[in-house]
Formats: sequence, structure tokens, C-alpha cells
Amino acid sequence: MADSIDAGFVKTTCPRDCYDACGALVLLRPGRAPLVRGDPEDRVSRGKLCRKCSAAYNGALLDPRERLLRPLRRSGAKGSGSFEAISWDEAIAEIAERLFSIVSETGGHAVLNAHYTGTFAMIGYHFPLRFFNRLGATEVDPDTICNKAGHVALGYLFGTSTDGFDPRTVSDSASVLVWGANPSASAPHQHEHWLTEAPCPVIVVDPLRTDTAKQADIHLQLRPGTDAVLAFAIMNVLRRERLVDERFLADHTIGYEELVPDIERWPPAEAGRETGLDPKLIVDAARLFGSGPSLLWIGQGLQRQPAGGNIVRSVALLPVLTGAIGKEGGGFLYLNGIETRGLDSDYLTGLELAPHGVPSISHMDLADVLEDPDRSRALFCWNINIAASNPHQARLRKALRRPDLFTVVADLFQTDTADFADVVLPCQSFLEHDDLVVSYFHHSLGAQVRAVEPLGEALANSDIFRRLAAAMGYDEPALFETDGDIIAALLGQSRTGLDFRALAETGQFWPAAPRVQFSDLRFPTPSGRVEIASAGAERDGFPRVPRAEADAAPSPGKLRLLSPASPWTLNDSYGNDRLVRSHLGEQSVLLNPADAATLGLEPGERVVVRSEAGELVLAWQASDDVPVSVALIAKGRWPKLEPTSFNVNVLTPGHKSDMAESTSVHGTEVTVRRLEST
Ligand SMILES: Nc1nc2c(c(=O)[nH]1)N[C@H]1C(S)=C(S)[C@@H](COP(=O)(O)OP(=O)(O)OC[C@H]3O[C@@H](n4cnc5c(=O)[nH]c(N)nc54)[C@H](O)[C@@H]3O)O[C@H]1N2
Ligand SMILES: Nc1nc2c(c(=O)[nH]1)N[C@H]1C(S)=C(S)[C@@H](COP(=O)(O)OP(=O)(O)OC[C@H]3O[C@@H](n4cnc5c(=O)[nH]c(N)nc54)[C@H](O)[C@@H]3O)O[C@H]1N2
Ligand code: SF4
Ligand SMILES: [Mo]
Repeated sequence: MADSIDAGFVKTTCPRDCYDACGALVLLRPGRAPLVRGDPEDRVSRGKLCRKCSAAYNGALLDPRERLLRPLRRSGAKGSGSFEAISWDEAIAEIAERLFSIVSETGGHAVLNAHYTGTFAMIGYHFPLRFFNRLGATEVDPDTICNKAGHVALGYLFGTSTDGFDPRTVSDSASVLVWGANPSASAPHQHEHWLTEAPCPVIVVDPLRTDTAKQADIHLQLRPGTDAVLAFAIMNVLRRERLVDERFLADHTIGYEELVPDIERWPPAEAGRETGLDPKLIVDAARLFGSGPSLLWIGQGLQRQPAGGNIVRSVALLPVLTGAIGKEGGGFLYLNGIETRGLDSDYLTGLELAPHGVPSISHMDLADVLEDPDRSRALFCWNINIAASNPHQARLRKALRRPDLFTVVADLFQTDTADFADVVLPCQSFLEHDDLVVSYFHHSLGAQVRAVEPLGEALANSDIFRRLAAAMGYDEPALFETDGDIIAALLGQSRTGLDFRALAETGQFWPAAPRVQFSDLRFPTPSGRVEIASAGAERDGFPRVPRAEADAAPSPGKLRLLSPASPWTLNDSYGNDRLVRSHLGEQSVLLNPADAATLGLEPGERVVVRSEAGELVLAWQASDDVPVSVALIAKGRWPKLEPTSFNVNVLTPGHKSDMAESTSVHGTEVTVRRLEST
């Protein structure tokens, strides 16, 4: 525990994969579990964590009955969940021995490194990659399960996807357009504070009537997968009403003229038919957005569609056409990356340890690769719970049973994935070690401060991989750099001027003035301009300019399955917390009352939801928030705690979106039937 901090409380930062990066306060109570609260001095949390973390941080997270306390070795059949406790020395030696023989017999590429954002803190997320880079492991490309199509799409247009608007510039905005994000679940403090306090109207584009949509001034409740057409219709209105900034287009972009024919083809009336929207609302939204610099929040849910890349390329044109770039109150945000805080990710991940590059596969292909012993001899999962979060859950589970696949899982809890491990490694929670946290919405930087003793023998991710590197006989200094030295190096790179102790006392560092996105109007594209027409995209097999194309409506009898974030879980994290589970209730599918009537569903009965990948039996509920032809099953359940032992991902087939081999999870089609009629 940092000694400068008052014995009564510790300020820290929540390191979850969440826009908010809340400042938290840990109240230490001698002889009792600490209380974890929002830090009243923090501008984001304002003293209140979200409902899921309030529950889990005071529930499962520090509960020794729930946590993994010692390394475990499998003692029964794969997947049976039978384990015996072993020492760290035994665990590390066994893993090193197996990895060593795989590397010498087959090469490091036969080791799959699956990881994501269990912790998004700087060291906990990045440092283990140094080990895997040195080993030559195949990375299961993390962003392919989440948001890679959007990154690539924005890369074509702006040369970067990780340099977003500063939310504080909203004071100068004419409107905020939230497109395909649901802050009421995924960024609760932005929903509750930032959006409600925005001094301008809010427009939401989402097929679901989310709580954020309910509180918006305009809700464009379009048919899923039709966003590119809507974007072109908005551009049509902007042109017609002379809200296009011709000067900006001439000076800072290339290829606008190639877009015009498609823009002309989509007046609001036409687009209304394709998207299911009232044309008048399209006009209203366009006028509002074009009436001055506006902020466009591009959600990650938006691009989890079969044409997600084209959709993001199209939607992101709106601030370009209105010239709302490089101005206070204008711009777009997908994510604000760590570089905007001055931090160097190549240093963090030890990229020089992989001089020949990092081989990778898409998460969409993980089940295929695990079914093939020639391509996968070992699997290492850390910061991730693939047996809950990945598509084609049934196939994946079967592949994980392969007796010759050596599987290591590092987690805080005995997850579904951990049940398939040969060796399970217990990890510390964020309350048990120091790190740094970077918000991907705001431009803040926070200290994650050790507040309590580690539970059992749990170790931080970094400690685990330092031990493994030593056992493998590696000697590169980067593999052994201490957390303290890394934190000092990162704070040196940052523009905070603070050391860790000073940052820990403050909790969060905020730059004094809001940052204007692209203030120098220089774009890191090949031309240095915004590339509406992109030769790079064309070289990669995409159209030069985005296209006004929409997905076909589901064929008769089919519904589009959406499975976005639940406000009660963080992906599948907290799915094991008792209080969270009591709020989640029974797993159910939400349907529009009209669809429920067509299907002849009776209240209280169970239904079978079926896709090409599998089927799920669960409860159903009618909801006016869900449009016709859409079925909603929120993500975020532990399969083994469900009566059917599956969650929604038994239905998701792992098809790739148009760009970057990324997920198109929201493009899944399903049928719904009464249980007895199937
Ligand atoms: N159907 C459907 N599926 C989806 C999505 C969807 O929208 N619909 N969304 C997708 C998206 S966006 C994502 S990002 C993925 C996320 O999928 P996952 O990355 O699998 O998310 P979590 O379930 O939160 O798993 C993170 C795990 O890391 C563990 N963990 C936490 N802290 C640490 C730590 O310090 N060290 C280690 N070693 N482990 C730790 C947690 O206990 C948890 O088990 O899911 C995807 N799956
Ligand atoms: N509580 C909670 N917070 C989270 C997470 C969580 O699981 N739970 N996950 C975290 C992670 S890993 C991520 S990546 C982010 C994701 O957070 P978001 O960017 O908000 O993404 P999603 O929750 O997948 O979906 C957001 C919205 O996209 C909508 N959507 C689906 N299809 C379409 C479409 O075709 N067009 C349009 N316009 N909208 C569509 C959905 O209806 C949903 O309301 O949230 C993070 N925060
Ligand atoms: S998950 Fe997000 S909203 Fe919840 S406490 Fe953490 S940062 Fe805040
Ligand atoms: Mo994600």
C-alpha cells in the first residue's frame, strides 16, 4: 500500500474495459472486508460506481470463496472441473517444460495466445505480450472479437481510429450524435452525466429503444445493418440544404466527388423505406447535425454487423462533410488510444522481441484452429473467458476437450474456460497491485493503487510472466522489467509531470484544457488528407469510396439477433456474482409484442431460439423497446451457471464482417419457436 495514503482509504481507478475509467475509493475497515465506492472527487464517477461494479467489487471480487487462491492442476477428465492444488513452482515448471518442448518440436506458432481486456490497466493488459512475442506464439487477434472492423475503416478515412474528440469540447457543440453505442449500459456515467448535461440536443441511432435512446431528442430506430444508407440520406439532406462545408472538402479531403452519385441516390424518402425510418426524422437529424460543429460518437456495437466496416466508413463521413473537424465542439470518437496520453504501446508490448512480426488468427477462426492439432498444440488464455464470450460455443467447448491440447488459464475465477485447463493460475484483482489506467473516452490517466493484500497466492499478470520467462531460460531484460520501473517509464512518457505517488494521491490526471481533435488538420493518411476515396482500401479489395448499401431484411420467419452489453455485467465478468445474478434473473429473449403474437407465444412459457450454430432454450419477454424482426438476448452470462449450460454465444456462428476478419455478432439470424412445438 502506498505509504503516503491515509490508512482509512485508498484512491484507485477501475481498469475494466469500459468507457468510464471511474475513480474509486477503497474504504479500509480493520477486521472486515473493505468497502469499494466511487471517489466523490472524481469527475466521472462523482462518488458512485456503476451498478455492476458496486455489486461485484463488494461481492465476488474479494470473496475468498469465489476467487482462485492457488495454482491448480487438472486431476480429472478435460472439462470436468476436477483439479488439485499445486505450488507456483510446480505450475511454472510444468508450463515451461510443455512450452519448451512444443517450441523445439513445432515452433512457438503452435502456441495460441488468447487474451483481451479482463484488465485494461497498462501493465496487466500489455506486459504479458512481451513473453508471447519472445516465444513466437500465434496471437488470437484480440480486437477481432470486438471492434477491429471499425478500426480499419477509420484508418482508411483518417489514418487513425484512436485519436477521438475530447468529450469536454461538448460545450461548443451544436449536437451530439450517438451512433450504435448504448452508454446507458456500456458507459453509464456518460449516459447519466455527460449526455444529460450536454448543452445541446442528442440524437441516437440504434435499432433498440435503449435508455439512452429514450432520453435523446431524436431517436432514429433503424433496421439493423442499414446504417450506411441512413448516413448517405443524411448527407443527401446536408447537400440539399447547403450544410456541406465545400471549403473544408476542397482543402482537406480527397474523393468527395466520387461519393456524390450515391448521395444523390438516397433522398430521405427512399432511405426511409430501406431503413424503416420516418423520412422527416432523417431530415430533422441532418439539419441538427449540420447546424454547427457536432460530436459523433461511433459505437462499437455499430460495426458488429456483416458490413460493419463499410458502415463505419460511411457514418464517419458526417463530420467530414460538415467540416466539423479540427474545431472546438466537432469531431468523432471511436476510442481514445493510449498514444493520446503519450504512452508507447510498442515499448509496453516489447515489439522488438518479435523481430519477424507476430503471427495471428482471428477469434472467428479460433474454434477451427483448436480443432486442428497441427495448428494448435497449446492454448494460453489470460484476461479472457473464451468459453463464454466467443462464437460457436458448442464447437469451441468440444475442441477444448482435446486431450493433446495443453491449456493454461490465468484468471481470478474458475470460469467456464478455466474448467478446460490443464493448469489454472490465480490472478490478483486490481485492488491488489499498482498499475496505470487510461480512459478510452476521456483524456484522463489514473492510478490503480494496491489497496488490499493479495488473496491467497494470487499474482499479478506481470509477475506470472516474469516467472515463466525465467523458467524458459530467457534473458532479455524487457521480460524482467519491474512494475515500478514500467510505471515510472510510462509516467515519464505521459504529459502529467507526476510520479506514481503524486498521481495516486490525486487519483486521476486531466489535461488542463480540452484537446481539439486534429487541431493541425494533418491526417496520418498517405495523402495527409481525409481520404474519402482510399487507394489503400482499394488495394485491400474494398471499394474506393464507402457504399450506400444495406443488409437485406431477414427472410420470413427469421429474426435478427442482437446481443449487446447488459448493464449488470461487463462482458461475461461478474456473471458469477451472487447479487449480480439476482438482478440478471433468468436468461431470456426479448421480442416485440407483434412478433410474439405472430409466433403464438404464451406468457411464462419457454422458447427455443435456433441459429445455424446451435439452439438455446430460455424464457421470453415482450418489450416495446425491441423492434419487429429483432430478438434481443444480452451478453454476459456464465454458461455453466445456466440451466442449459450455454449462453447466447451458442447461437453466434462466428461469421466475419467485411473488414479485418472481425466479428459480425449482431448480424446473426435466428428463429424462435414455442418449446412444445419444436
Ligand atoms: N454474443 C456476444 N458476444 C460477445 C459480444 C457481444 O456483443 N455479443 N461482445 C464481444 C466483446 S465486445 C468482447 S470485448 C468480448 C469480451 O470477452 P472476454 O474478454 O472473454 O470478457 P470477460 O468475460 O469479461 O472476460 C475477461 C476475463 O478476464 C478475467 N480477468 C479480470 N482481471 C484479470 C486479470 O488481472 N488477469 C487475468 N489473467 N484475468 C483477469 C475476468 O475474471 C474474466 O474472466 O466478448 C465478445 N463477445
Ligand atoms: N455494462 C457493460 N458495459 C460494457 C460492456 C459490457 O459488456 N457491459 N462491454 C464493454 C466492451 S468490451 C465494449 S466493446 C463496449 C461496447 O459498447 P457499445 O459500443 O455500446 O456496444 P454494444 O453494447 O455491442 O452495442 C451498442 C448498441 O449498438 C446497437 N446496434 C446493434 N446493431 C446495430 C446496427 O446495425 N446499427 C446501429 N446503429 N446500432 C446497432 C445495439 O442495439 C446496442 O444498443 O462496452 C464496454 N462496456
Ligand atoms: S465498469 Fe465502468 S462504469 Fe463501472 S465502475 Fe468501472 S469504469 Fe465505472
Ligand atoms: Mo469489446
